[in-house]
Amino acid sequence: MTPSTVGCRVCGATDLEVFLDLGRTPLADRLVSDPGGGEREPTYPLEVAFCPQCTLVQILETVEPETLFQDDYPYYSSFSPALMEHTRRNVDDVIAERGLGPDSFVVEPASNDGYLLAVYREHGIPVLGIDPAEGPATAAAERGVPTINTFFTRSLADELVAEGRRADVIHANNVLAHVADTNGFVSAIAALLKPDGVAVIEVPYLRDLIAHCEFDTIYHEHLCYFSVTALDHLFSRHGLILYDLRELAIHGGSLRLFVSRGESRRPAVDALLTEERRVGMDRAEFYRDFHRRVDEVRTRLSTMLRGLRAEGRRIAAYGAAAKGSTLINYVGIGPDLVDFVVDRNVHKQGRYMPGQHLPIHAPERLLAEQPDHLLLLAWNFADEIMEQQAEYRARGGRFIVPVPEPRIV
Ligand code: DWN
Ligand code: ZN
Repeated sequence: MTPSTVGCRVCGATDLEVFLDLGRTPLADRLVSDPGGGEREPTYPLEVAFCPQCTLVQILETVEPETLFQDDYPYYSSFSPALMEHTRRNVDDVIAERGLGPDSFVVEPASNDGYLLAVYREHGIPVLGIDPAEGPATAAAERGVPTINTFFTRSLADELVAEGRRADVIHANNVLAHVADTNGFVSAIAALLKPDGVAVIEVPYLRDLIAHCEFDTIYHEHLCYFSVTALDHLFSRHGLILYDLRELAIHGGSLRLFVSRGESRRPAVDALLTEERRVGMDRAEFYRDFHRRVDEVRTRLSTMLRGLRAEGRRIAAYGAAAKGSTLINYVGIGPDLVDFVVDRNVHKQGRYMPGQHLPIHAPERLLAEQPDHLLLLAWNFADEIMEQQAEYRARGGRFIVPVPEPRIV
């Protein structure tokens, strides 16, 4: 492990220990439009560190949020039916548990294309979305979800409070890890919640990332990788209580956190805190062999793909996911190994993967070309995608799942 020279994003400690270096990579969601056209494609260092003071795992580089999210952000939540189903169940539960109705107010920072708040609207519950990405924010407004096209900050929260618009519920799914000012974001949640309000927050769980070698979920949009220990510390700094949580399968293993000012702690939180101490997630040693495991996946996947190619097999990939960018760039999967990528998201089709410039097409291309193998870059939706691609499989097509260890299914 190497000591870092920057301070912890949450506690400011300067003795961070770097345990993984993925080298310089391009931005994972910065798709290329014209690879031959001299488009500038900057790369940034991607080093992951552990904070021995507050236990937060984090990357060292902070790319300006405007560069990452504001302009031309291609991720639209609504393209994944399984995510929509997951969201609908979550919203239905929250409405029932909190007894929400037409006098309630639900706010969602990083509301993307309005996929979650639209479910509240169906129930006649007033909502407000906040998202800096123009394309998804416009799509949200078009489906009737009022959305402010900006970043969620403490000053925005203060403005809403001054207008008398405090929230009964704040949803924050897959955004806490993305914000450069982690403390500012949590303090904004604390300010905006009504005294008896609740924040329902989903984050990918660090334990699953490490256990299943999900190193490809590390990229510049994800600044933090959370354990319950680190989260508990973060919320308590801002007068909030992490009072309950649920483990979820989504995105390779996530946590749904329930945070408020006054609720009393449920056993699930202490159970995971104890478990994390038991396995050592609060200590640097826990992370020390991760780099070796990542490099083992890299070597095995590269050997597998090269072997298949040497046998004359044609390989394509499924899912122009951000995580796919880390995978292909770290492993070195270029057009010599993979012919093309398919993705249902129309905003990604016709463009090229960052760094390696694999072309992205609509999924219909699969049956037209019937490649022998399909590298599953969106492995977090494996079941759903394999079900959709039953015909490709029936015709003999095989999937390659890259993590936790490369295998052909
Ligand atoms: O935090 C983040 C997560 C939640 O979403 C991000 N910063 C950005 C994004 O990460 P990702 O791009 O790795 O997410 P997904 O949702 O795993 O990407 C899956 C890709 O696969 C999307 O481009 C949609 C596509 N897809 C598809 O074409 N057909 C997905 C499914 C389920 C499908 O059936
Ligand atoms: Zn720290």
